[in-house]
Amino acid sequence: MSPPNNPPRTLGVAMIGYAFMGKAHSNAWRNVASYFDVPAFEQKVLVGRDVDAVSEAAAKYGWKETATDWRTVLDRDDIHVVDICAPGWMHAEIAVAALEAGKHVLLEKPLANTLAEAEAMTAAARAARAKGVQSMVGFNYRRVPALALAKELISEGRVGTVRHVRAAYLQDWLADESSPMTWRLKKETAGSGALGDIASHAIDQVLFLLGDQVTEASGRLQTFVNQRPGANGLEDVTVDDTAWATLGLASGATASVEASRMATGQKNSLKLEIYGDKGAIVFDLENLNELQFLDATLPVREQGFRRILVNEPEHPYISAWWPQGHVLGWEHTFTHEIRDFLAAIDGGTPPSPSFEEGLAVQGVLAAIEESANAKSALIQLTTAAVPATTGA
Ligand code: SOE
Repeated sequence: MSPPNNPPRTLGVAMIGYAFMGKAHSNAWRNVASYFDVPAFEQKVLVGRDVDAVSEAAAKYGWKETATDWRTVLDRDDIHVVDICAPGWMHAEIAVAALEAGKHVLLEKPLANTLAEAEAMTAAARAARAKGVQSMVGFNYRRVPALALAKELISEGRVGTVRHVRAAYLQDWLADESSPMTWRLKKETAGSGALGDIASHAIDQVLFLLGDQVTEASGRLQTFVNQRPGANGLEDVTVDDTAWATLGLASGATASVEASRMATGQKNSLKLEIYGDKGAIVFDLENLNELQFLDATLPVREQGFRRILVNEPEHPYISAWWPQGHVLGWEHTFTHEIRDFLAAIDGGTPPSPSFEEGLAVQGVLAAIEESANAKSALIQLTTAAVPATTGA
């Protein structure tokens, strides 16, 4: 590994995993240099356990070599960056080993499957950072231009003091109870269900947009389908299908968070609503080029949510792409994420979200799960609240 004060001429990149996130990240690695000024890099090695499948993926996604053991890439001096797109249960071991080997690490969200893992990973990231090795968590929705603009507007005080936030991330790919078992449905491989998979995005957005901290949480977790067809018959689902939480924030604001992968008809809808004393912002990922903004300082007769099409050169990231009005897609967020990660490496500046920010999200996930398991605030309604006599 070249010492940080003598960076390599070309960054060698290895990616671990080639499923959905591996495909999305590969697309970003392949096109980032065509649209942004980034340090020279090479897509060197794609790592996966199935030699035939990883070879096919490498050819499709533009990786020069393949490996079936992630440890082999950590020993190579021509590998400087490791992009971890492996399932959650592999995050901690690979990230800590890569950081200790002096590799810059980009890691898919959430940081870890448990709080203990997240704490160990953050300690490793802190130690590596002291040697000029950078690390970043892939909460890619921070790189949606409309949400980057929302953060700018909130930071400028355009909605005033934020009082409450509503965040709901709704999908329906598990609504059909015959949908097969996957690693995402087992606690030992995923850590949690909708909570860690998609509520983590919503929680990260609350923290990112408000620049705030969560001080308290209450939660409810629910599993609707307890068994799903696996390789050897029905297998137990051991994580949540849906998660609800209310969060108290250090600023005094509150947030409600909802996540479901069984919200029939909702495909990939991360809805965010931010309500302040001077205005409000509403966003829906299924309409990611638009921001609804209300300026409550205008005369009431003129007030109303107005649509901002976030596609002008003045908007975050947009000047690198097309002329105004030529809208972007979900996949562009990964190109923006990798552009910012490479810029951080090149500049020797820690990128965001850091592992510390990932740990903050993990702490909220753990608090929600603890609250849900304790059921301490759950009040059983013993009598149905209906009148004693309904009368004919
Ligand atoms: C869940 O299906 C998922 O793939 C998440 O894991 C991703 O983080 C999200 O961006 C899309 O949905």
